[in-house]
Amino acid sequence: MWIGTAAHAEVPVFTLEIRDHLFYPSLLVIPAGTKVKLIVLNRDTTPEEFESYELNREKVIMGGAKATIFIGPLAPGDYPFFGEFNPKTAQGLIRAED
Ligand SMILES: [Cu+2]
Repeated sequence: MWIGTAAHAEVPVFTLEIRDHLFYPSLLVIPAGTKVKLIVLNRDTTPEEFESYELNREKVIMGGAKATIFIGPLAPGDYPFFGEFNPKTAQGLIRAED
C-alpha cells in the first residue's frame, strides 16, 4: 500500500438521477483533465439507457437500479448525453471545465 500517492488518489464522484424520464441535473459540470466516476441512479420503474456519442458510452440501467460509468479525462467542452429509451425528454450535458 502506498497510501497518499497519486496512484491512490480518489476519483471525484458525481451523481445523476433519472426521474420521470428526465436527468437531474441536466447540466453536470466536472473538472477537465480528470477521470471522473459517474453514478447514475434510475428512480423510475422502467429501464433507461444512458447514451453519449461524444463520451463513447452507453449503459442500460434497470428501473430502481444504479450504474457506475467512468468518464474522462476530458478536454474542456460540452458532451451531450441522452436516455435512449426516452430521447425526447431525457437530455443532458456534461461540461468539462478547467
Ligand atoms: Cu444505445
